[in-house]
Amino acid sequence: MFKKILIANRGEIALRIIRTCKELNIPTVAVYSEVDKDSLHVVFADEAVCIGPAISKESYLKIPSIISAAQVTGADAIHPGYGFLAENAEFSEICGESNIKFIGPSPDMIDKMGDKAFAKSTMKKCGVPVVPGSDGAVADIAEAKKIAEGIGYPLMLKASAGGGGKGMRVVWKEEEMQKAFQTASNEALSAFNNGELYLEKFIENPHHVEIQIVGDQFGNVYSYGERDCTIQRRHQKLIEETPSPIISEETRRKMSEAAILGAKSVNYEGAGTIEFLVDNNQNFYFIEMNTRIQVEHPVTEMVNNIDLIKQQIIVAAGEKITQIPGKPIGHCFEFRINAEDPDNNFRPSPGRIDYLHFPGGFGVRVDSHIYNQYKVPPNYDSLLAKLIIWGSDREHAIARAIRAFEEFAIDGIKTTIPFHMEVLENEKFRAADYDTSFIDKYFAK
Ligand code: MV4
Repeated sequence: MFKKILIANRGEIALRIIRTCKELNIPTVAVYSEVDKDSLHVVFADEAVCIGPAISKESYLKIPSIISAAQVTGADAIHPGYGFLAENAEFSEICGESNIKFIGPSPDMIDKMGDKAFAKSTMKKCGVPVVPGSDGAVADIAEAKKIAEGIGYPLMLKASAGGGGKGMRVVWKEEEMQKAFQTASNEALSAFNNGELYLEKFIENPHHVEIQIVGDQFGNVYSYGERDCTIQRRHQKLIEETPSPIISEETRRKMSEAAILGAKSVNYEGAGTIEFLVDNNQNFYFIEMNTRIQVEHPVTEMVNNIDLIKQQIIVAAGEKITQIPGKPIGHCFEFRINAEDPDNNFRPSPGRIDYLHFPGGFGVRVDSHIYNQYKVPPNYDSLLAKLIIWGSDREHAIARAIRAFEEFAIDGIKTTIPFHMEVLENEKFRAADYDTSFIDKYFAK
């Protein structure tokens, strides 16, 4: 097992990783930027190293500073969390060359899955259902129009290097293709330095349902079931739940089998997520694979009674997966509490917290790095806390979530708490009658 783990991240996920390391008796090293010197990950880790100024490029994204911090403290492994360097193939490679175990996939796997067009054709080849579309990238507008004739409109242009919605366009008819292709390609070029696009049939009002898998060096791959992440705003997830309220037992089994098949065919090791779109006829289609631990991993942990960070560490150390999935129990939601004003277009709301109270009691978990008088810096993503609610069924979890939000108080800055309380009273949400347009439909302000 590792002697010491450096956590190349900040905020709630840094704390989350430190907690598991402590339970495994593995000493930890935090890294922090100047603006994060009073952060809890710095307090809770055994050691902490300042790696630069507030701006991410010069601290949390600065590979030489992080490698040096690992070397001077004698850390033999690095956990990247999510975001920052988690899916950076170069970082994974440099860790390897420096004799530091990267707790995540090989550089080659990151590259393969980071190219969405390539990942899709890889999955298609091994029998995982994918959205009908171009096989790989399309060369130009003429080719796009030709392929589109075969698939039929409406369809979607997506960036090969994309993910999260950038460089994505719906094309309703052929006349729109030229403009859509140019804007999507330019957007992709400036965002990812790669203007390559691929084509997909447009799935109307889908659910985003993803399968959590973990693989080890011995060829074992297990599925820990799905998360429904359909409640998003501008490709930012706000609420996730498991089990998905819209898939049948049969679809659930088929999706897990497809995810395991896909992961096994690429010899996947570590924690990963296979993302699918599900249409209103229970058809499911692979769209992307994420090679990191995800923000919403706790809902999977709660219903399976497992620790996914622990499995990541065990697998990275070359051991067998210890927590094999059984039958999940109950229902779990995650609500993302962001420093954003839901009454003003979710505008960021950094600043000092001048009163704080976290909810508690049975079935309530709060993953958060904030404390009373903490100053939320404007430099990073706005996630303050995740409220994770377990209930014996969906209705019970909703009742528990409402009572937890009644206990929850964050003063001094605006947060997404009022938004969540409104969603929990929404009849359509309570009836699980929602799709990707839910927030725009009911919460356009
Ligand atoms: C799609 C789609 C419809 N058809 N692909 C992919 C990335 C994710 N952030 C949004 N994505 C979508 N891909 C095809 N072929 C619709 C979406 C989509 C979406 C999907 C799930 C949940 C919310 C969404 C909001 C907007 C668009």
